[in-house]
Amino acid sequence: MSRTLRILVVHGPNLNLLGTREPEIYGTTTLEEIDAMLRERAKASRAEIESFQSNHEGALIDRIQQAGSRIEGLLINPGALTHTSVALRDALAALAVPIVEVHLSNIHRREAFRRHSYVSDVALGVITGFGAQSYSLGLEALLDALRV
Ligand code: CA2
Repeated sequence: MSRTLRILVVHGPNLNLLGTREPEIYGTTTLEEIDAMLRERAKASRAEIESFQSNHEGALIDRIQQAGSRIEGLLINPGALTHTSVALRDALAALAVPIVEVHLSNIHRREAFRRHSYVSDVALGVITGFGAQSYSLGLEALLDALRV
């Protein structure tokens, strides 16, 4: 029997505000609803989701380092740190598991500064612009990469 796969879901700064402000950009689904939806989907593939959100770069890096070899895959929306953080990128690059980067909004349809991601080239792939569904699609891609 195959063992349970552990997937860490990381949400970056301000994503705790989801569903409360700027619905025209980020939609009306809350972070709790997204996490619940991911947990449900994971269950069907005998995978287990642990979610972590922080507004602090160092806390996100600490959580990723702690996960180390205890996870099989990582799904991350780095928020604005996508465009600024070499430190977050280095923490991700040090992980030996597949990473999928997701964004609610289409970062290529917005301000020019959002077009560059420090994370994309250490990720398996990127899903951007499908609202809360970006997370589901990202999890689907991650599970597929893990072949479950
Ligand atoms: O589209 C995405 O998922 C982003 O990662 C969201 C970041 C933004 O800086 C990236 O360029 C794209 C911002 C997250 C802010 O989330 C909020 C949610 C609700 C209300 C206010 C902010």
